[in-house]
This record gives sequence, C-alpha cells and structure tokens, in this order.
Amino acid sequence: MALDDTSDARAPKVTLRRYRAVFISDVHLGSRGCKADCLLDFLHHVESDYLYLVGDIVDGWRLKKRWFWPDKHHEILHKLLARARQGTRVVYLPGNHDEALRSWIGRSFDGVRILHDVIHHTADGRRLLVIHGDAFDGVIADMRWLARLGSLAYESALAVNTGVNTVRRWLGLGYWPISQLLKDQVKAAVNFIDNFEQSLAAEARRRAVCGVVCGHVHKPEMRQIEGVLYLNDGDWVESCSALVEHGDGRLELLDWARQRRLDLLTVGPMVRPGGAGKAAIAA
Ligand SMILES: [Mn+2]
Repeated sequence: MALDDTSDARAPKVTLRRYRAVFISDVHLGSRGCKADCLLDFLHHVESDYLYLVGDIVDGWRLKKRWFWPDKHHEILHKLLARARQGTRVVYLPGNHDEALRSWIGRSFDGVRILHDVIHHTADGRRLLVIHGDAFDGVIADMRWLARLGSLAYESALAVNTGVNTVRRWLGLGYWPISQLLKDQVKAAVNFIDNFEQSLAAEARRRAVCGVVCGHVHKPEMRQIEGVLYLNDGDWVESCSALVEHGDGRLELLDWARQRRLDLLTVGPMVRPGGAGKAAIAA
C-alpha cells in the first residue's frame, strides 16, 4: 500500500521537513521485520544536510540464510545512497548485521563514506561520537550463549506480539506492542540495555566528546548519563524512529509512526501467525 498523502486519508499532511542531520539505524533490509513502508514515508518527507546510516541497514545475516529482497527494500537502499548524489553528506557506519561492509571502511562509494565511527559536529558546537555500538554489547562479546537465549526469547515475543495484535485488529482494537514489553523484561534480566548504555557513555567520556549517537539495541533513547548525552536513534523494525538535528543544533528523537499516526499493523510486511517469517532478531 502506498502511503503518500493522497492515499491514506488518516495520515495527516506533512510538508517536507529539512533537518541539519538525520541519524537512522537498524533498518534490517532483507528481513521481514523491516517496516519498509514507514521508512519510505519518512524518506519522502525528510531531507538533511548530513545523513548518518548508523549500522544494520542491510541484514546480511538474514540474507545469508534466505534471500528476501522485496522491491521496497531495494527502493529504500537506492533512495539512501542517492542522497549523496543530491548533495547530502552520507556516512555509512556498518553494524554487526552488515559487518561485510567493514572490509570497506575508509573508502567511498558514489559519494557515500564508509567508516567505523565518526565525530559529528552539531551547529551549536557540540561533538558527538557516532557509532553502531555492537562492540560495546557486553552480552554478545562475553556470553554468546546468553545472547542466543535472549534472541530466542525475543523472537518468541515477536511471534506472540503478531498473533495478539492480529486478534486485536479483528476486534477493532489498537496496536499493543507486547514485544517491546517482553523484550524489555527479557533483556533487563541480563541488564543488557543498561550495560550497553553505560558502556557507550563511558566511551564518549573517554573520547572527551559531549555525547554518543548509536543504535543496535532497538531502543530509542535520549538522556544524560553521568555528564554525557546518550542518544540512541532506535530502529525501523519496531519503533520506526530517527534522531534529527535541527538547524540550530537542537536534537530531537522522532517517533515517526506516531507522528504520522500510522497504524503499525497496516504498514510494513505482515507476518502471519505461526508463519512464514519471524520478524527481526536480537539487536
Ligand atoms: Mn546491531
């Protein structure tokens, strides 16, 4: 379903927004969990001077298991890369799901720079470290079996989420993000997110920057941690969120789905209960 202004009467009109910088990550193109319609809608309405692709844009892990590459995923990748030709400074910081790109770090393609991490200078003179963040994921690094367990629990939670919400939709009720709830509990059990946030904040302090922009854990966040700004741009699998910098340096976390009042069940590929595709994976 197309989601431009004319085709969906429920979506409020949005004029083109121009930001100084846009940070997105964890799009997971090539996986069924990717909310492609929502991201296409975002790209339709948002332009920027800088565009940071903060990792896990393409899900190489999924693609290796099974090839899944719908036209919309191709369109997204094409649109993102085309921004560089249109004058946007595009930086791609590969994550763990697109780690194959890490062998190209330091090079440029079609004007898109590929780097491991980068310092972004905001309009109001702050320095922000931009990095995917998987290197600071203590669970993945130290306890792979625990990460796998968490991943399994998370996938089950997503399957339950889809089933519950299909029923809720039949009953005319709204979307209820149970997976977010369950994921929070599952991962809180191993202090996953908390450790991650603390580690990234510590790295920002070590590098003497004002803050850090990252992704990886699929949990949009903007808060101070012991004197540094922790900014997580979220993901396009569940939250459909982006971090943006306004012309004056002000930073804002955009909850795009909420802003556009899109029903999360009607955008993005549907996953049938018990079915053909598990949405998303662990961060
Ligand atoms: Mn990741």
